[in-house]
Amino acid sequence: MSSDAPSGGAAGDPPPGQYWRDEPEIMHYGRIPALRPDRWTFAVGGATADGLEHTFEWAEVLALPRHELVADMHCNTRWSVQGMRWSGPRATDVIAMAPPGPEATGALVFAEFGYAANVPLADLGVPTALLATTLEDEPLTAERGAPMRLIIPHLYTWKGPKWVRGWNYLTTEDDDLGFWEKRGYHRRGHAWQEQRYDYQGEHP
Ligand SMILES: Nc1nc2c(c(=O)[nH]1)N[C@H]1C(S)=C(S)[C@@H](COP(=O)(O)O)O[C@H]1N2
Ligand SMILES: [Mo]
Repeated sequence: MSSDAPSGGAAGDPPPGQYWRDEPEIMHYGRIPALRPDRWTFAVGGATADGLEHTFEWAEVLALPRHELVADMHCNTRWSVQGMRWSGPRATDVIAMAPPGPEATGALVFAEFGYAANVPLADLGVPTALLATTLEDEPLTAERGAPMRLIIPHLYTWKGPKWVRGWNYLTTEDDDLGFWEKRGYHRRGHAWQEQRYDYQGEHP
């Protein structure tokens, strides 16, 4: 269920209902936040194992092991782009420092200015879920999400907030929804299973 590998389709095809384009369009709602690393924190709260919120500074995030990821992007507006090269810490390394409690099943991943997305823990916990700080070996530009954005290659790109600032673990009791999920989009959003809208069901 939490597979990050493409499933179905001939090699080289984009996920169902998508087409390849050369460059990702810059897409987001609202303003681009100013970069202030001195005031930046990453906060993990909600249903944590110890019930506390854990806050990390930029230097702590930068000190985590870094990984490179070459991944395709799949925007729900139907364009996909191949072979983007990102680097940064893994979401699993942050999960290890601030683990969820046993009742947590998902996370509401949030960014500056109120953008957020629902991500099941099974998807946040794959090794390809990256907290990217670089794109093509350069620090992220402001419009691409500086200083950090979440990349989860098998999910639609709306599940990866640019300017990400943390997440809250959710239990099945919590029905906090992200920006697109409030507007009827899918809780999981697996691109290869074409989970675009909530009415398509099969979300955890
Ligand atoms: N903070 C924030 N992150 C966001 C969005 C947004 O509106 N706000 N849009 C998402 C969507 S729908 C897409 S397709 C990608 C676009 O990334 P790009 O601008 O690097 O192409 O960012 C995602 N992350
Ligand atoms: Mo998108």
